[in-house]
Amino acid sequence: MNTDIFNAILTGKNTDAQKFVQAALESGASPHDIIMDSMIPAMDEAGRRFEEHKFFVPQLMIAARAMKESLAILSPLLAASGSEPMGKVVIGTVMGDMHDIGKNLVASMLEGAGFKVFDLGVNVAPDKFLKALQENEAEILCMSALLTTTMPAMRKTIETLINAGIRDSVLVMIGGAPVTQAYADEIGADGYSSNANAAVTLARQLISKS
Ligand code: B12
Repeated sequence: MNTDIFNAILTGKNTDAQKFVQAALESGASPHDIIMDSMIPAMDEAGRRFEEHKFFVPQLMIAARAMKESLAILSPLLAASGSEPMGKVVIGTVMGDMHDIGKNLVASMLEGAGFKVFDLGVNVAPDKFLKALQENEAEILCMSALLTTTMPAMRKTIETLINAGIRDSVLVMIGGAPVTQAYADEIGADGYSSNANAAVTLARQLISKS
């Protein structure tokens, strides 16, 4: 772990975080390792402190901003230079939910693995997912939820695909901290994974079977 990056993100020192990320890149660290070994652990620690009432929402927000802006340096470097896309993915955080760090990571990693990604952002209504899938003829839908109260929007979106008659032509992947394989089974999603690396493996598996 790079403790400079970890501490700068954890304490929301945005400019320092970006400076340390640049320095790590210049000294030869891979973007993937910087994200996995230092940046995600910093957000995990921020979450732990929040749960223990040592951090409050403003501290979470500045940590999240440092994470996002450092990720913005690394995401383009993850992007693959391949020609034919592996498949097309529509991704977004479900309705009512504004958390996007994990979703952005999954999007970047999928792009890095050669998928063409259409990122709809946060607070995405079921109809908007449907429209984007149809317009872009995407094979995969990725939905993210970080709140237990927004998880039902995943079920609602799947129902919207069923009602529109396109459920069988779309592979649905779900994720986010409160989401589980059991929940994926319950709502009839095609797959769940607990992190961005595993999301890429899952997307590859699903597309090769389809
Ligand atoms: C940062 C953060 C925020 C930031 C979000 C900034 C942003 N731009 O995203 C801010 C401060 C804005 C925020 C707001 C709120 N938050 Co908040 N937040 C967090 C925190 C600390 C970290 C989330 C995070 O970014 N993790 C890091 C990323 C990398 O991990 P991840 O999102 O889980 O993603 C990984 C995997 O899950 C997976 N994945 C994610 N999506 C997908 C999708 C697919 C398809 C797949 C396959 C995989 C996958 O891959 C990712 C990468 O490995 C969590 C605590 C936690 N431990 O999760 C609370 C947490 C999620 N928040 C919580 C709460 C309560 C709130 C608020 C209601 C607080 C408030 N009182 O205002 C609001 C809600 C706003 C809203 N409507 O959405 C609670 C939720 C509790 C619950 N049971 O629902 C948590 C769990 C904190 C807690 N312990 O109480 N939050």
